Amino acid sequence: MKTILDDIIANKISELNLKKQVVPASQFEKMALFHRKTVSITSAIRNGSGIIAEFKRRSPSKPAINMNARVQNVTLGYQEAGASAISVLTDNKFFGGSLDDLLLARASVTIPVLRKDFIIEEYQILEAKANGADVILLIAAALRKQELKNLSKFAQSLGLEVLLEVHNEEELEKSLLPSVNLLGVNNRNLKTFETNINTSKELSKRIPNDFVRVSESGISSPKTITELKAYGFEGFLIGEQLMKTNSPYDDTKT
Ligand code: IGP
Repeated sequence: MKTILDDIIANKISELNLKKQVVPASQFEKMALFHRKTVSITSAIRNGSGIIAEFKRRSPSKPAINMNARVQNVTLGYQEAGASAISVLTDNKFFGGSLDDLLLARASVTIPVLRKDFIIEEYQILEAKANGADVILLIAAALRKQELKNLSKFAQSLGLEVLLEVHNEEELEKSLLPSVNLLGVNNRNLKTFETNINTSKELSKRIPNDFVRVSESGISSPKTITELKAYGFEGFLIGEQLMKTNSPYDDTKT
């Protein structure tokens, strides 16, 4: 059966083919941010709240989470409220994000910024670096082991850290690579869009200690974070719960 991920990847391939004709990969190293020294998300998580606060206007499971939020205000608010890092969706068609959002987030905060997209080629990793990212996301469900290896090594060679996302044991098995820094367990089932925190709890036993464990999606209360900490999770990726308020970085103002 075709999943939403298949549709997203098919769209990404055609987008990239067009884009590469307009902006050749050789342009990226001419951009000032390409030479910026990246900030480690591993250290930021370990020395702080562990919260990776996401800027997300909409998603395939939620057509309008917050269409009016401004990326500069929200990301600065996240930093001031104590987030360890920022995640910015840059996919446009399915999430309403853009590279401009990444650039604006970079300009607003000093904490590490994760480029959240569907990365399938080195081109996108160069682009991430040139637009201010410190970390990239790779998705095990979308890539073969050899691709995971090559792309994560490439990111590492540029000084970027890699968050590799898995949803089940089979994906986890091909993801235990030395060039990966953080292992993210996505609690969302991409076929049904349902989230279940038990996914993180169950997979945690199989994640070796040399990876930073990150739990992603469906986290909506401090209690869940406390529970996940008992399973060795250090990072908590939160989007919707924060974005759905009028002031995503401060629930008390809504
Ligand atoms: C955030 P939530 O349920 O807090 O909004 O989830 C994040 O985990 C989710 O946006 C996400 C995602 C992804 C988005 C996890 N993996 C891959 C795009 C691509």
